This record gives sequence, structure tokens and C-alpha cells, in this order.
Amino acid sequence: MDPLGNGIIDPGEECDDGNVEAGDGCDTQGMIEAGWDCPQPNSPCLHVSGFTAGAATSGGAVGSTGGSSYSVACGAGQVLVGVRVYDASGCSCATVSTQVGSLVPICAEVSVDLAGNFTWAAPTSDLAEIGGALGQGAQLGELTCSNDRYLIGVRGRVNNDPMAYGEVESIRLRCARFTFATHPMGGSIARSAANSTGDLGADTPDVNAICGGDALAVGLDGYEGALVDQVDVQCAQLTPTYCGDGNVGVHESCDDGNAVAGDGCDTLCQSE
Ligand SMILES: [Ca+2]
Ligand SMILES: [Ca+2]
Ligand SMILES: [Ca+2]
Ligand SMILES: [Ca+2]
Repeated sequence: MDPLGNGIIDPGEECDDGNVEAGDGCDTQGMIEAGWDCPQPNSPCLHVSGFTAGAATSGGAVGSTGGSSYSVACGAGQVLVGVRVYDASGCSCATVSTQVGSLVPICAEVSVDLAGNFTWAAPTSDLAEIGGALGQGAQLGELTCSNDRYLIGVRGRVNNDPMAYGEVESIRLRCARFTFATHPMGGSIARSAANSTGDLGADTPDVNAICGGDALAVGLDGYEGALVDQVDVQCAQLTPTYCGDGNVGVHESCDDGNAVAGDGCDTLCQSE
């Protein structure tokens, strides 16, 4: 009997979904296709439909404690992809003319295409502004990771001028690409090396707060006084959600127990 498509994972096969058709997660040679997982032999494969973020832990901080603490987190199914930064309006507390007076975190929904590539669409939410009364100056600009990358940390310079309190003086984003490996449960998610966006604020960045492992940023904690005193990056590991497992995950509008299109619920578990 031909080992291909016999429902048993034979030597040289990564999967066997009981057929020799491609495009359903297990190809004509018994190899798992990009964006899919095939946890059960002789059963349909499951398509990765998105990701959920686990519990957040600190990736480190830029700046000093002081003022009041804040904590902002992206909503379910969302992660941080950027920040909007405002200058310190009317601040005579430092000798520098430009520093991070306030910032607004920007979140977007994690999505995955049919080939298993991570992308994000237009940001879907603005969270509360971080920073005090002096923070509502001119908009210095908006930094976002490119839409095939996600925020994994920030890099900034702390204001060490004699009359200052160690506020965040400048900020840049650290971004990385995430990919879903084409191997069964456990191969999961890999992260590329970080690249940087440009700087908003004064002087040269020199302090890193960055997520470790394959984690990415889902929120910001820290302290705010008249200015942004500290930014603490909150990080979380991603866990894939699957279309075809019968559970309607956070990125799915339906799950009819298969990852087949044409029956009202498509391959990424979106209603048709
Ligand atoms: Ca086989
Ligand atoms: Ca197949
Ligand atoms: Ca599902
Ligand atoms: Ca379906």
C-alpha cells in the first residue's frame, strides 16, 4: 500500500491527513503546508487563524520612577505596534527643548494570511494618553512598526540634566517579524532579529527595554509626572489559535469544525 495518504505518519512524512491532495494543510508528499498544523493523523489539518497573547511580564524600563503609576494594555487579540508622541508643552524643567511629554500607545489586531505570514491592518484602537499636564504639546510624530513587524520593545534616552528627574527624553521602537513554523504543535512561532524605527525626542537613545524570547509587547506600564517619567514594556508570548478545532477563537467569527471554505465558514474561520 502506498504510504502517502494511508492515514499513518510513515518515515519521511510530517503529516498524513488520509488523502494526497494539497491545499488542505498536508501536501501531496505528506509535508505540512505553511500556516497549518496537523496534530491528528488521518484527520483534517487545522489552519492557524491568529494568535492570543499570554500573561504579560516586564521586559524592562526606560526612565525613572516618580509621579503616579500607569498601566495600559491592548485589548484581547491585540498587540502594540506603535506610539504617538507629543512634545513637552511649556516645560521649563529641563534644558533640552524636545522630550517626550506624553505618548499614546497604538494597538492592532494580530492577523495571519493563508500562507502563515503575520501581518497587521490599520491600528484598531488608541489607548489613553500617558503623561501629565505639560505633555500636551505639539505632536512630535507617530512611530509604528511596518505592518509585517510587531513591537518587541523600546529604546530611549533618560534625561540626566541637573534639574531633571530622569524622565524619558526620546523614544524609538524595536520591531521584529514573526513567522509560524510549518511543523506540528511545538514548532510554533519564531521571531526575527529586531530592527529600529527612527527617534522621536532629543539626543541619542541609549537604554533598552526589550521583550525576551519570542514575546512581543502588549502594553506599557510606568510612571508619569508632568512628563513621561518611565516606560516599562509589558511582554507576552503568543499562542496560535486554530481554525477547525470547533472553538470560536478571538480572531475567528465562526468555527464549524473544519478549515474548509465554501460551507459558510472559510479557511481562516471567517464567515462567508
Ligand atoms: Ca502515510
Ligand atoms: Ca492533504
Ligand atoms: Ca478555532
Ligand atoms: Ca468551513
